[in-house]
Amino acid sequence: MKVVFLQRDSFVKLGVEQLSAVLNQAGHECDLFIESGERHFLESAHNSGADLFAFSCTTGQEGWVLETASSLKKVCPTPIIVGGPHATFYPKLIENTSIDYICVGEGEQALIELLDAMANQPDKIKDICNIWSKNSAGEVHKTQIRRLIEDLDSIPSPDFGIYAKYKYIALYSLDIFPVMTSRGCPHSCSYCFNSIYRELYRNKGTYVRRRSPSHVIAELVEAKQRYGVRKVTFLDDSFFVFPSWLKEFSGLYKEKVNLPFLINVEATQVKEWLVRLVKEMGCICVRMGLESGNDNLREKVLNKKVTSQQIREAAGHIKRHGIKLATYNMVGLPGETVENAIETYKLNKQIGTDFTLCSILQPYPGTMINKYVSEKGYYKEKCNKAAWNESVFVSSSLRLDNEKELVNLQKLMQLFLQLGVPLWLVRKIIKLPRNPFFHCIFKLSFVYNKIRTQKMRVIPLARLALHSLSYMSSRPVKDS
Ligand code: B12
Ligand code: SF4
Repeated sequence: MKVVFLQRDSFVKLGVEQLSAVLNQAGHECDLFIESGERHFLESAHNSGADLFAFSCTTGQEGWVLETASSLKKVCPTPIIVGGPHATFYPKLIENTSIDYICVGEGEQALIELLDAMANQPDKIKDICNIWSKNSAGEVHKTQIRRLIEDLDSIPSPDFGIYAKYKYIALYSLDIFPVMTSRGCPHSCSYCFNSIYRELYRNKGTYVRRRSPSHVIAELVEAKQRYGVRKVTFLDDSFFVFPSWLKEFSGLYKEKVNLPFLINVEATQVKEWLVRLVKEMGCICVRMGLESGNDNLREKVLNKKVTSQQIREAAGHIKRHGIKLATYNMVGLPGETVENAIETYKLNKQIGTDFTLCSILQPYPGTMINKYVSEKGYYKEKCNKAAWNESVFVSSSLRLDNEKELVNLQKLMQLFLQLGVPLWLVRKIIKLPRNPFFHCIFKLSFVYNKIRTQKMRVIPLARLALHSLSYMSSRPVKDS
C-alpha cells in the first residue's frame, strides 16, 4: 500500500519520518508532498497513486488540513487520515466529512494495522486501537488506546530520506539535524501536551522512555556518513532526564559522532557535572524553559515546579561552561500584569540569556490551562469557543487586560535585552500602539539570534525561511 503524507510547512517532522520508517520496514511505500515546495501541490498529490493520504497535524494547522482534505475529496475518493497532536487532543476532528480516520496517540503499529485492514479486511478497521473511524452513516467508532511503545529500540530510526527530495529542507536539516532519543517528560506543566498524554496512556506502560545509546549512535553515524550532517539538535523534552544514560552516551558520541549539538533541558535537572559532560561532548547551545519571571504565575498558573532561584543556578552552570543559553518564555498568561511580564524580562537579563524565545500563550486543546481559561471565561469569543492560532508568535486568543503592552514586549524582548534598554524606556516603548514594525523586529531578531546562538549557516536558513513565510504570520482560524 502507498501512503502519501501531505504537509503545508517546511519543517521536518520526526513523526512523519518515524512512520515512514516503520511502514517501509513493513513493506509499504511512502511519499511526501509539501505545499510550500510544490508548484502543483494538489495535482501532485492526486497523481501520486496514494492508497491513503496522511496528515500530521499540530493545533492551528487544522484549517489548512481540512481545506486540503476537502479539495482532495472533490477529485478522488482516496481515504484520508489525520494524526499527530491535534488529532490526539481534539479527536472531534473526525466529525469533519472529509476526514475518514484519525489516529489518537502513537501511530506506528496503528497505521500498519490500518493499511493491512484496508487491503484485506475493511470490516476490522473499526476495531484497530488508536484509530477512530466512521461508518457510512457518519457515526464515529472510537477505539481504545494501545500500550505505549516501551522499547524504543524496537522501531527503526526515523527516515530522513522522505524529506531529502526537497533540497532546501535537506540543506537546512543537515546544518541542524533533528533527533529524539526519548519520549515523554516526568513533569506536568499546564500548557504542555505531556500531562494529557500521560493521562491518555495511564496504565499503558512506562511514560518516559529512552532509546539505547547505541541505537541513537547508529542513527547519527548513518546520517553523518550518508547525508553529511554538520550539527545535531536533540529535540528531547529534557535531555538530562536519565543522567546515567548520558554517561554511557557521551563516550560513544565523542568517539563515533563528535558533532556540535543543541539540547533542551528542564532547570531542576541541570547539575554542574552534566553541563560539564555535555560541554566536553560538543554542546553549543542549551534551551531551557523559563516561561515567566514571576514565581507565582509559573507555579500556580503554569504548574511549572521550578523556582527563579533554580533557574538562576541552572543558567549559572550553563554560562560558566561557555555554552549559549536560550530560554523559552511566554506572555499573555491569564492574570498576568505588565509588571509580571517585566519580571520575565528582568530574570532573563539577570541570567544573561543569549536568545530569549518569547511566545504568546496558546491554550491548546486538552491541556490543563485550556480548561482553566475556559472555566474562567478568558476566551475572546463570546461562546468560549476555543480559537487556536497557527503560530505562538502572533496574537492571543484570550481577553487580556494589557494585551498591547504584553504583545509589544513579546515582540521586542530579545532586542531590548540585547541592547540593554533600561526599564523605564522599556515601559514607555511597550505602551506604543501595536504595529507591523514591531513584528518585523521580532522576526529579524529571531533569525539573527538563531544564526548567532545556534551557529546556523545563512543560506540554508534563508532558503527555508522563504518557504516558511506563513509560519510566523496569522491565518484565519477555522473551527472544525
Ligand atoms: C520538534 C518540535 C517542533 C519542531 C518540528 C515541528 C513538528 N511538527 O514536528 C518545530 C520547532 C518546527 C515546532 C514548531 C511548532 N510546534 Co512543536 N514540537 C516539537 C516537539 C518538541 C517534538 C515533536 C516530535 O518530533 N515528536 C516525536 C514524534 C515521533 O512524535 P509525534 O510528532 O507526536 O508523532 C507521533 C504521533 O503523534 C503520531 N502521529 C503524528 N503524525 C501522524 C500522522 C498520522 C497519519 C498518523 C497515523 C499518526 C501520526 O505518530 C507519531 C509516532 O508515534 C513536540 C513535543 C514532543 N515532545 O513531541 C512539540 C509540539 C509538537 N509542538 C507544539 C507546537 C504548539 C508547535 C507550534 C505550533 C509552535 C509555534 N512555534 O508556533 C509549531 C507548529 C509547527 C508545525 N508546523 O508543526 C505542540 C503541539 C500541541 C498541539 N496541540 O498541537 C507540541 C506537542 C509541544 C507542546 N507545546 O505541547 N515544533
Ligand atoms: S518540563 Fe517542558 S516538556 Fe516537561 S511538561 Fe514541562 S513544558 Fe512539557
